[in-house]
Amino acid sequence: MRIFAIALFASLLALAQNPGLAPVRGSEATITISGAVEKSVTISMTDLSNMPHRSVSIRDRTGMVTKFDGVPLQSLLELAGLHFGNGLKGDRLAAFLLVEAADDYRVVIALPELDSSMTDDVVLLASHRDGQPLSPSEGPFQIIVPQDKKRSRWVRQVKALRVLHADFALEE
Ligand SMILES: Nc1nc2c(c(=O)[nH]1)N[C@H]1C(S)=C(S)[C@@H](COP(=O)(O)O)O[C@H]1N2
Ligand SMILES: [Mo]
Repeated sequence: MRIFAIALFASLLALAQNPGLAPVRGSEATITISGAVEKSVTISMTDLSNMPHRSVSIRDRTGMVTKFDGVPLQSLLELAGLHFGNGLKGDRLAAFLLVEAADDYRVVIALPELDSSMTDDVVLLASHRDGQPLSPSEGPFQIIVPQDKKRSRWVRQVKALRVLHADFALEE
């Protein structure tokens, strides 16, 4: 019984490779990655769909399970030349990610929170919910932070990811 419960819990939280997803209409949607990166990049929905996907199943307070599919933020930032793993050290640890939404909502995520060599938690840029494209009010892209107990960093309608360095923030 206990093992069953653990297995059920594990499967609910399982991060899995992703099967076929419904195509997203208006697939010209893009997000930009810029700031303290090697090269700024613009990622289209098509680019995103060609990257390795992960899925995460979230159970809400009522017991309802929702499955989000997307690409880990780590993979996206690596496209812009950001270093993780052994490369995330020294002065690079004073950099952070600012996520910006269409309604100007902004949140900060620290780079180690995204680093698979630091944590087994995965932060996703999701494009699909239960196999369907996100609704216009959520998407086309939404940040999913499964491990956060509150959803304040689940930024909807993400437009841009900006890497900033504390040195800029401290300048006056
Ligand atoms: N773009 C955007 N995303 C956002 C917010 C926002 O104001 N704008 N609010 C956040 C907060 S504070 C919460 S609690 C959740 C609420 O998500 P829900 O409306 O889907 O419950 O969205 C988060 N994502
Ligand atoms: Mo909130």
